[in-house]
Amino acid sequence: MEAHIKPLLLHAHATGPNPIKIAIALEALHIPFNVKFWDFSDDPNTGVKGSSFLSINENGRVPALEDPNTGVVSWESGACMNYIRRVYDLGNLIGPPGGSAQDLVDFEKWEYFLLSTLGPMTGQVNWFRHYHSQKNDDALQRYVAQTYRCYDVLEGQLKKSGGSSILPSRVTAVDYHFEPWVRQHGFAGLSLENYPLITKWLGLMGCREEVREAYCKIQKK
Ligand SMILES: N[C@@H](CCC(=O)N[C@@H](CS)C(=O)NCC(=O)O)C(=O)O
Repeated sequence: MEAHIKPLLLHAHATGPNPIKIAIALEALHIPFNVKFWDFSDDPNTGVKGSSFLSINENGRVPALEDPNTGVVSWESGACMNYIRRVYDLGNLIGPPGGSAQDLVDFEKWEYFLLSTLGPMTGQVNWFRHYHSQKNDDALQRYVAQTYRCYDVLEGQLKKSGGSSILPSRVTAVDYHFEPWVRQHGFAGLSLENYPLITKWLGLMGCREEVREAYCKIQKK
């Protein structure tokens, strides 16, 4: 199928976790894509807050995804992921494993939990640990506690598969959403010591071909 598909263009940053999810999904579906790297500045040509990038995503954040096959431009990793699934995952390799109303909700609730909670809480830990101009230990501890609370929830869910996948029956795009955020726990100064199933799941994810290929592409600046 990929022979007929023109490469998509994934707008990314060398270390930010959100674009990697999309690269993993594209690799899983064997969709050809190129990567354009941006920095976090407001430089008009190179930065996500500069005029070139803002004409693609007015929110000034990566990922954004351009598809020359359809002319569709998407941004927000959830929207990019679901666009890819609707257009390119016709065999349902990475979507909800079952078709019941409960199956669809189960997929979406874990996807939204990452997008609205685990990802942003970890992002705030990173902010207050590494980037905020003043030390603010209250804020840091609040976001650390919230991220560990998310880890508790995830650890509980992983019991259903023995640590193989977040939805019990197989790896899906939900795992792709979580993988880069959990992988960066060390940068956030968080430990997986109390989370044996998250540790196991992360190890298994790291061995998957689509994950390895995605990291090669995103880190190959
Ligand atoms: N909710 C967005 C978040 C995107 C996001 O925060 N991306 C980061 C990189 S992982 C970014 O572009 N940061 C630039 C900035 O904070 O200025 C999504 O899921 O795509």
